[in-house]
Amino acid sequence: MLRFRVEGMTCQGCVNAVRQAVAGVAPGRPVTVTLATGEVEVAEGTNAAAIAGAIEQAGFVVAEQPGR
Ligand SMILES: [Cu+2]
Repeated sequence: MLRFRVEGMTCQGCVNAVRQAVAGVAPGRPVTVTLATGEVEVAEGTNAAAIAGAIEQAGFVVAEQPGR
């Protein structure tokens, strides 16, 4: 799994927004978003930089991401 830590998610609407952002750059890949911890997990084989960019584009802060 690729693990990201995302800041700024406060409700289920934010979780859905992050899920949609990830789906936009990793269509059909399993995504797990944990609101309490800000943890976002995406299947291996996806582009971590593109995912982080999409999440930030959606208005959140990626505090930790793979390869950085
Ligand atoms: Cu929200």
